[in-house]
Amino acid sequence: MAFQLPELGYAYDALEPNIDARTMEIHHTKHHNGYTTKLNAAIAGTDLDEKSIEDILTNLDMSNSAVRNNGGGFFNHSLFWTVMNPEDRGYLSGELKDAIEDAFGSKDAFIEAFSNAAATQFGSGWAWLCVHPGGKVEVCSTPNQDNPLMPGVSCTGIPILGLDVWEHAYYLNYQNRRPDYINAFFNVINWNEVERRYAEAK
Ligand code: MN3
Repeated sequence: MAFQLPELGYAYDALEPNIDARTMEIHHTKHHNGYTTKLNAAIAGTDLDEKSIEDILTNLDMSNSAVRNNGGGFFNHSLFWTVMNPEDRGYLSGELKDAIEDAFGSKDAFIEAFSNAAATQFGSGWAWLCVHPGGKVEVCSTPNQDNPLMPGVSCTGIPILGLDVWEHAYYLNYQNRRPDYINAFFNVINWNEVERRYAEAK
């Protein structure tokens, strides 16, 4: 069964001025759509065809570069759109706030750690907030379209917040100013969704 490109759930211009409409449209209709189409081509007729994306990535043969790159790209962007929202974003609270304060000391220290992971990921990749069994959280980054679900990746756990730091995610508006894009991301995080994912994952 083929994977479908998910809808954003908001308009392309809804995250302006933090993320511009043109970037969002190209990112969704070209990049994410491309990963989705290529993932479907890569799994068609194989034993991966009936599996969930989480199952595919968790049990991935990392030498299968078509599924690694496009399955990762499909999953990562599907998560990314949901952890941003123009409105009804909520705020860091509840059990997730407690877990973040346990791990980092404060919300500000978490923001610094996450921003640092995003800024120092060399070349293309993602920054993540992951949850371990029991609820402990961790920040890390991965190259390309890898993610913490994949075997042998440097960080483990279930990703509940991700930031795309590929240049295609910010270059039109921010050019080489990745740190400005990272700062802007914190203005649009959908904490309600991150908390929902935390409760589900822990
Ligand atoms: Mn991207």
